[in-house]
Amino acid sequence: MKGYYFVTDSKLSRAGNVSDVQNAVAAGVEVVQYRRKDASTAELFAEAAVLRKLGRQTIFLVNDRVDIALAVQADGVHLGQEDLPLPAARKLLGRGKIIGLTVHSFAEARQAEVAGADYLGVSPIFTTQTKMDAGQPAGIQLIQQIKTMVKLPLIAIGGINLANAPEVIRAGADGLCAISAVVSREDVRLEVETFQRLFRPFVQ
Ligand code: TZP
Ligand code: MG
Repeated sequence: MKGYYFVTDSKLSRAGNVSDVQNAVAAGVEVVQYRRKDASTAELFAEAAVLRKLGRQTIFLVNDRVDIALAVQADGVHLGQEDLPLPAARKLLGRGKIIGLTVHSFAEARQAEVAGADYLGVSPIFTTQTKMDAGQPAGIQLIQQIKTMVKLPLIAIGGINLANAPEVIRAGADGLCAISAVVSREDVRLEVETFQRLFRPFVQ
């Protein structure tokens, strides 16, 4: 898992989730995560089913909801510390599906690795307005610290923009997500491509 990791946000989006995911896929992202907190289960299922079909080569993950992921045959889920515990999610999804877990500390990262997470979301790196309960910013030091001991891919999230992304990548992040810096902008594809370029060697 490497590069820009796309997460939907229908509240911040200008053109809507379908358009945003089409643009992210066109920009060549490896992963799309469907994240929506304000919809019914029926709405989540219907939208996930549409989004799931947009990128055949793209890894499609569902935030929080193992049931929706199973129902639309997603590639996996992204879970937080307060969601279904990883062993329970693994039982439902099986070995073949991807489970990402958000961690806020080195201890949580070690636990997630032992529990069998496939990758880690490291959060929040900087102050964010997008997730009100994200907690205290950890800084790039947390990425550096986790990188020393944990082998899993690390996806950094929280308050990341084009100005601070290079230091996040230099700290060892395999991928990063910047929600407001991408989906609230006019040209989502261009923004994603600009972030993607930061991962090419020698750009920094
Ligand atoms: N998880 C941790 S921080 C966050 C999520 C979903 C929001 C990140 O949004 P932004 O706009 O990139 O700060
Ligand atoms: Mg969650």
